[in-house]
Amino acid sequence: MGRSSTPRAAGTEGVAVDPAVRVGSVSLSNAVMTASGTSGHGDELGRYLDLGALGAVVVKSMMAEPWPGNPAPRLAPVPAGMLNSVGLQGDGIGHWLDRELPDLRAAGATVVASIWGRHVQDYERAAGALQGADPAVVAVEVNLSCPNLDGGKHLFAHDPRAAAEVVEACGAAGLPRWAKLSANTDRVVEVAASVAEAGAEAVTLVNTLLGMVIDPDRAAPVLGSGPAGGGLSGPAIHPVAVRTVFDVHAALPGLPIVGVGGIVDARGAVEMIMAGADAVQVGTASFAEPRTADMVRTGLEHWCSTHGVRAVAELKGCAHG
Ligand code: RRO
Repeated sequence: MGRSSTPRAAGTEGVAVDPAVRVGSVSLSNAVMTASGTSGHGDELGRYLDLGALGAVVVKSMMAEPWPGNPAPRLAPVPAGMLNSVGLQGDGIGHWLDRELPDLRAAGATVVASIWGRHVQDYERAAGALQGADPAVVAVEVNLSCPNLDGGKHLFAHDPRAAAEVVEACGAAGLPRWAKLSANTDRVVEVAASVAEAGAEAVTLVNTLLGMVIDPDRAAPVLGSGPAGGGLSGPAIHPVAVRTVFDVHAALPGLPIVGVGGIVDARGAVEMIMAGADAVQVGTASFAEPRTADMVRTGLEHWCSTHGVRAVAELKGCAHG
């Protein structure tokens, strides 16, 4: 089957499948990663699955310095998903390099380091701290879209110029840069083009959507962040994420995309890749079933095998006709 052609109906005879994909200059053994923020900073998921079998482990966003995060409660279940206001808690990149990255390396993981900041200079320091990191770190995901910073009012990912400035500063890492964007703006295509121009090799689409849960009995927001609300994730946002990937791929077909948002099974991953993603990340579903990312990995290969697709990469953009 040629690139972007239509898979055949499922059959019982499977074909051999090449699971390997590329995201810009980064080669991954397969298309399925963890999503930032859903598997900690280290090898926390390693007791449930073989981290080395995943395409990559994307760690929770880190700043150069420690950051305390938001008051509890930080998580609230909602129908078809979850709201969080973790607030970027972390011990800083120095601690990560010394104490957590070695465990990931020992587990055989391919690692993507996610970084954040309040100002361009914060990102530059974080990126600089990653320079010369262990070769297990293959890329830096520049988180421009956390909804839990300033109540989501000043997301870099909502402003093409500010987003580009940050991505440029993150060149200090000397690693391929992936820019994590938000679907909370109608300018996502413009922002994607702008970060690509500034040096991002890929965009990760999408972060959580701005949301709020109110407890009617207390007449108050449920999460400890109060009026700042939180970020909605899980199956509730999957169609939004697929649409965003589809739109960005249609407008910028040469730009590599990592698709994330509400993937719970292989079909969700196939959808995302057919929309235009080169690879996917699995996040919220891991809270209920920590092996989900690995189940999606094996399920994706099985889906391709039974649909006559000889390489996962051939599925990219199939839905564009
Ligand atoms: O830590 C968080 O509160 C958080 C982050 Br960094 C993010 O990118 N997305 C999200 O929903 N929560």
